[in-house]
Amino acid sequence: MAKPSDFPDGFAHYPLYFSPAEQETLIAEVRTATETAPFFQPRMPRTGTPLSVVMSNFGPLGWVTDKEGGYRYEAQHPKTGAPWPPLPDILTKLWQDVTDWPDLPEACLINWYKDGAKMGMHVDRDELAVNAPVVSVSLGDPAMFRIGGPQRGGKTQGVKLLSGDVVVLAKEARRCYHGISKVDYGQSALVPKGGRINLTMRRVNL
Ligand code: MD6
Ligand code: FE
Repeated sequence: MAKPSDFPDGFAHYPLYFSPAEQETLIAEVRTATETAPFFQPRMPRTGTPLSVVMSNFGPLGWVTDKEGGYRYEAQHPKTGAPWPPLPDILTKLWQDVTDWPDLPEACLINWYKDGAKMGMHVDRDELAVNAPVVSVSLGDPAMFRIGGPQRGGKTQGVKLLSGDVVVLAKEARRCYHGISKVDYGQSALVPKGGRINLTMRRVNL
């Protein structure tokens, strides 16, 4: 059994940070946003292999990836060309509550995990603000979040994330490999079409 102290410095988990009513508010915000900024299929740089999640964004910048352009931030939706919907107040308040970063996040990635989707081990490193914390919210089905060290392939630890949970990666944890190894699909009725939604807020520019 891993002790919390075994997690990298700067890792924080806030179980059930959001109440069921707040989770409904967040899902309604996602539904409204994705009416104008529909989920798109992200693809790996160079190979064009699809990721298993679909994505959208809130905020002045959105994280996108495709075969030709690779991982990057863009101010417009890749399909509609329209600006991303604004970051909801409830997420700005979360950022201000769990970080002491002086600037607000510019990007909030919306990841939708349908049946069988997962996320490979990665480090969030497409931001100029490499030292700003990253804050994420889990909604819907439970998932196993794994976090290791700064080198790919090292020992990892798992934390089960439930709907309403918040995770912060700051300091050393900001540079550690992490991913979603499994989603327990069909356990929650929160997401109307099923699955898990993860919202990840990031500061991009210094
Ligand atoms: C997910 N989360 O929970 C994937 N990244 O679906 C992440 O990749 C993540 O939860 C940076 C900080 C917190 C995270
Ligand atoms: Fe990440």
